[in-house]
Amino acid sequence: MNNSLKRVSALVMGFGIGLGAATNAWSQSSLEEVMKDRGLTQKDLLAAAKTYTPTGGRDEYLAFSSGGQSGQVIVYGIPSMRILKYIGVFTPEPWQGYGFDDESKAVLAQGRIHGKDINFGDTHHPAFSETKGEYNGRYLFINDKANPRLAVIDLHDFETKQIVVNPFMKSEHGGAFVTPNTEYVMEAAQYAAPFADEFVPLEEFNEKYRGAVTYWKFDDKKGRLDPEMSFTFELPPYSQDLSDAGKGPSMGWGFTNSFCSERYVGGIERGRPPFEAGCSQKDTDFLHVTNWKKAAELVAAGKVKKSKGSYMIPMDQAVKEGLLYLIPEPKSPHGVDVSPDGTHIIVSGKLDSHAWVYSWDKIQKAIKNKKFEGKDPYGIPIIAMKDALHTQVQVGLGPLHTQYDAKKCVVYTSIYVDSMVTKWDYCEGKVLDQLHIHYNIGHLVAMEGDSVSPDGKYLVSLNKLAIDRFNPVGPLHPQNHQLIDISGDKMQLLYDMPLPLGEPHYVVAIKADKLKPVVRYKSGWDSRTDTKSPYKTRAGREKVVRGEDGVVHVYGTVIRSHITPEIIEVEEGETVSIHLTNLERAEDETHGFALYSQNVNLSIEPGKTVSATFKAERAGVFPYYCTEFCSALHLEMQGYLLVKPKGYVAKAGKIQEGTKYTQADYDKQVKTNVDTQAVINSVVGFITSHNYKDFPEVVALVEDATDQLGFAEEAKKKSETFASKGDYQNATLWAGQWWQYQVKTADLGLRAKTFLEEHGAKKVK
Ligand code: CUK
Ligand code: CUA
Repeated sequence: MNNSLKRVSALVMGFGIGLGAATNAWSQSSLEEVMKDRGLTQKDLLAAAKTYTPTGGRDEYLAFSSGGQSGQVIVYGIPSMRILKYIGVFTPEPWQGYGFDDESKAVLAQGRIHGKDINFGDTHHPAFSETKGEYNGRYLFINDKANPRLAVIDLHDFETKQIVVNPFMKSEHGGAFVTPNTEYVMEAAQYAAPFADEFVPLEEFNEKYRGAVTYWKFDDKKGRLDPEMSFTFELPPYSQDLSDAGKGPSMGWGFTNSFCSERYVGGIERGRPPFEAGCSQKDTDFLHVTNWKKAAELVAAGKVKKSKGSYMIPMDQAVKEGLLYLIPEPKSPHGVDVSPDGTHIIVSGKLDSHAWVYSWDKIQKAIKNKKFEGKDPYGIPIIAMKDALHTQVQVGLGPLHTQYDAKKCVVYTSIYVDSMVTKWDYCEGKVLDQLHIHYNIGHLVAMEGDSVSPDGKYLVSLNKLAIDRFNPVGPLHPQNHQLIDISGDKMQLLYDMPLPLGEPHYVVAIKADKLKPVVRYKSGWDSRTDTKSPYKTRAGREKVVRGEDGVVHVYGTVIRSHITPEIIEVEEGETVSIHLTNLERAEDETHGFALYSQNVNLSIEPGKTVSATFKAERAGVFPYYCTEFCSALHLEMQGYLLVKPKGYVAKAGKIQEGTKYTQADYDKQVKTNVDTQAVINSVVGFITSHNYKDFPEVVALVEDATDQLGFAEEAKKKSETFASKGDYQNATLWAGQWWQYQVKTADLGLRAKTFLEEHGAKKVK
């Protein structure tokens, strides 16, 4: 029995409900005893107090983590580290029906490459949309390293809306990074490859293999990337890595680092040393500096040619127009991070123990004065290191990524080989604190760390190897996100969170109150295109239509606790398209729809319309049902798809009901209904005697309860009509339906009552 039924039956039986006092066992054990039993120290307790979130409590920040190989995004709260959602992005996700309904299949289909479905992604770097360099809470972007793609997630409903495929790259890593007003989303290539979709021998690597950085134009009004207006810089075949967009004084510029500028091509089987040896010979690689603002002006002036449906700026044009420069950077760098004020750029080399701080002021001067130390083999001007560097700081072995604190000049760098976080001052060039973490940290994230005004407070360290942190679960260990308190002078490790869903490369964290997600869609909404669905169906308008397209279209609805239609009849060989609209307005009243053996599985949130199209290849009986425990009579939320053999002729006869009802049954049901109505009246009395109108959540529940009560009234009339004709079979069944609607009304009413009690509603006269 689910909770709502328990509550209703408790009430109907006259027990009432209460929040109950704490149990005795709980109150008897003292804090000291618990500490002793569990071996906890004072420090543990302090850490617990900083993360523990009592029931009903909310988090101050929401973190959006890349789901690595899962191709998803994981949402969790900080400081509680409680996981709130997985968002299906590049990979089907059954709970959300993602990749199972026609609408979301169309989104995944945008990510096809050469017509092939790619149903996974290697997600690396999520990024929020920004306004004036501040996270605006509207969109999240994330990249797929394996198949150079970017996805757009709308944060008004936490759903993936768009996937774009890079027309030039065959591999990428440096995305997604947004410019300060989300003008563009940066995506940089990783492993160089020919832009053309054809075979090019490795012997022609230097001439025909290319790197790139794409600036995807974001159409803020539509909430979509616009491939038509996007442009790509052709770059040398150095393995470009991460990027970051300039801001403040460096606004209009982008920074992209690289490794393997040796342009080494491995080939162990040909007797050559492996990539790893050839790609780490030189002491420095190149930081690429690109001027996107000027590039956009050239595009607007019609001076850039299109290739593969998108603008492509060749290297010689970029050099001629002064859009592209190189600066030596530490060997095999990994991160490039622009300071919140846009004046400095920090790069760390995995094979160098220093973090290098570049000064934008110096870089700009060198560009202005055309002061270069030479050109690379592709003719790109190189700014001398000494003309760009502000300082170098020894931070530890294997520095990777840097995050900025709220305090000026203070940063945190992840140190991969030494497994620690180094806190240091990039203005003064000195180390402030170091904290060991477990183990081999990759990225790290500070609250609102990529914005122009980071909040500091917490840091999450995203660790590559968990080794001894958790109960063993086989050779594949969970990933480990460690929460660190950075509010004081000394960093303090607070909590370990295992994450069993792919390597989390990067996370971004936003103040929770910046997000304003909806609780329901406008009725009949296609959430993937954000338009009214052509298949939207209203209550009472459900129908089955054999369309001109030769498809059997089922226009159906779902509401507690029935699916309309409950019986669908088609003929073997027909294509069936089931469109379901959730009529609910109540918060969290999602219904599911699963159908035997057709790979059909839908999630229908309140207001949403989704479709499932499939071919009924074989004759047979196919039960379907709702997969969410949505109400007491959830198991009865069922139906049958009957696929009849070709030319089947129905035999005469009626459905034989298993049970016959008499007047006594009818009277008994009516008495139950009258009792239930009394309960409803008392709950309504409670609600209306309080200031419930001050609580929008309660107002929505009351509206929904009023709807349900309206349905109850209709069913009541039907039962009375049948009773007056002496048809107690139908009268009893309809009286039962009347009670079903009452139960739903009572359930909603009780939820509203509990909400009011828990939120300190006041009595009104
Ligand atoms: S990440 Cu992609 S390799 Cu350091 Cu940005 Cu893990
Ligand atoms: Cu709807 Cu279960």
